[in-house]
Amino acid sequence: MSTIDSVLTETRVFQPSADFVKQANVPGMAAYQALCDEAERDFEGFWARLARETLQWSKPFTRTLDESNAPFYKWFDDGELNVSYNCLDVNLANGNADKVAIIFESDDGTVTRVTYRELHARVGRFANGIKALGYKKGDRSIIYMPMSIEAVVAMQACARLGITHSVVFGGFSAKSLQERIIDVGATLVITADEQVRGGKTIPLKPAVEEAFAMGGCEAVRNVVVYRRTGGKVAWTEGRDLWMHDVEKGQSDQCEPVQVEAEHPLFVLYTSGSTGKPKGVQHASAGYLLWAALTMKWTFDLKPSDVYWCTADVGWVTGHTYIAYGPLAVGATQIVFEGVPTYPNAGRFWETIQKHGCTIFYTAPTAIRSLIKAAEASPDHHPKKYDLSSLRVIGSVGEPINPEAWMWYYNNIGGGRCPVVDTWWQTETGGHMITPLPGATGLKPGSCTLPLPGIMAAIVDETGEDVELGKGGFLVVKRPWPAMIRTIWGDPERFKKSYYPEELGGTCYLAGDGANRDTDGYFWIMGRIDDVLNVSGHRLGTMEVESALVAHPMVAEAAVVGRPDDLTGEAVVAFVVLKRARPDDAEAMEIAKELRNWVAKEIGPIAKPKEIRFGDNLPKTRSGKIMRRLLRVVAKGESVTQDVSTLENPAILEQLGKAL
Ligand code: 7RM
Repeated sequence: MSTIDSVLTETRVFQPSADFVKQANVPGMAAYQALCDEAERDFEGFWARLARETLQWSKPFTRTLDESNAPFYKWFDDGELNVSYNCLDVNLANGNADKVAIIFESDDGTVTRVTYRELHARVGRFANGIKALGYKKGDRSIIYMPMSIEAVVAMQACARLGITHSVVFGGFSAKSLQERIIDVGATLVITADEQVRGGKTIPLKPAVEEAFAMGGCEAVRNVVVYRRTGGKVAWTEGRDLWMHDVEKGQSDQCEPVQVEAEHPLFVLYTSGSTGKPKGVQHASAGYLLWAALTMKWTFDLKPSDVYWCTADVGWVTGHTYIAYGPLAVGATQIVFEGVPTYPNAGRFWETIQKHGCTIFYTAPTAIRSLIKAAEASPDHHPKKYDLSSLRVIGSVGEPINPEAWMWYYNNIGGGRCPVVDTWWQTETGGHMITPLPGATGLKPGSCTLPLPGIMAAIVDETGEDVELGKGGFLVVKRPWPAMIRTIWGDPERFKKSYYPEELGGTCYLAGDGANRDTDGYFWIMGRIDDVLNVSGHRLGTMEVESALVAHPMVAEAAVVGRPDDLTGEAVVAFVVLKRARPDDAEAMEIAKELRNWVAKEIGPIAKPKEIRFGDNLPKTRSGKIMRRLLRVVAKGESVTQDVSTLENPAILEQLGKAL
């Protein structure tokens, strides 16, 4: 594991202001420490207390943690509740009925508001509608929708009936959609006619048709379509239904189906180091508990806040910090349909100003691109907008470089708002290592300290703790309520991926390399496996390789990541064609064809930024592709390592040249 000394010697520390501390949900380091101590002293008691205080149970639990079948941990497992009841009905009962739940900011700037009462009614009607179609607890649905109130309604309605949903990001291809429909065994698909982003419409229902045409989706009985644009779509009578027709005539009261705490709330597919994306399965109670708690702890959420998370509901951030967490704590949130650069690079800042946003949560890749845009077009520089409503700003998805952190802190936060750099994963369900805005001293580029009850550590390959300052594998030594329960349909892969024998079998391996400085602060160094992080999106190198070799022209492909100023990492593909290596002019054409092919196989986010063609690939005599060397040549650096074990060292020079 490489040690990056520069970050460990970061000396700038930004302490929360006295005023912030005074009003904070976790006011000061002593309050944070008290929670950590409570979890250390009485681990189960700590979680049981929080679960009783935070959630409404239809049947109280008596068992907190069941470790008898580790690593298949169970939390609160003899308890019962309903997630949608906890997000909606609870708010009707506690005085939030007329409070705005969602401020929907559409791509063109049109605003739609729904109160908790209205959202509850919409979810009730839609849930009754799909119930009338015969869907029930234990069924699985696929949700393939744009950012919208309707997407939240669809997710909440499934939760209300105990239907396990699997949201597929609208940017994924028909092929990816088909694979997920099959893997999760969906019988219901909820989609939209089209989505609108950056002034353009992008088809969604047609991708569903395409997925069906690929075969294997015969278990799907209905496709429910939210009419977003009114664009023309193919229609199969009897199978396809408009969302508004499904709701029509239904009562807005839908009895929530109480489920066991461990009932799977959702399955969300994410990339791993090998094979197809894995279906990360989350439970109901433990997940919701953590979604609610971290809203209050990490974001210091108060009833008067206007909260905005810019993620898409197709990612875990959009699940926990849009569809569930904010509603579970009765927040008012902005749901945004568009893109950060439309109609101009000031869109985020203008939207913050327009709605008086107080808590803003986005990704480093967006920050970096907006820094560039602000410099290029001073008219839309954040200083042209009134951002004084902000009080907490957050970052998620990838490491944030100290320069981007400082820019964010000064230009968006006005030097007054704590930056919460939240480290977590699809698998963790919610935040794990993050500052608490009213407690933790901030260091630019560090996600700082684990949340109370999260036993994060850094270990070597044998599972031994490493000394501070020595890098290693990021692990979590005790289970936590929002953790992944299994990989859908593949418990063996779950064990192998996250609880390897080498680490004793009960220590969660995150897949990230990390380091700790002398203050105990965590610094995430990036993935230790073959997973890339492009603009905060997880991508398996194997996934992209499989997509490339599926093209009839391609004999072999190797994919690596290369550091990129804007996207964090960029995909670089090395390709051997079945025919002779093309000349430059031809190579451009074929590269274009292959990039579009990858977009079709996986989605536009997986398109290689660069493709280089070779007569072959650098391999050891036993036939292993030396990706380590390819990473070097992808950066345009010359190989200084010993290449004597290579079958064909000369190939490195050929692959070293960009098109
Ligand atoms: C929430 C999310 C998870 C991977 C994770 C890391 C990287 C996420 C941070 C981060 C450094 C952060 N889920 N990552 N947050 N690295 N600092 N604050 O992103 O499943 O899609 O990705 O993302 O490598 O393992 S995810």
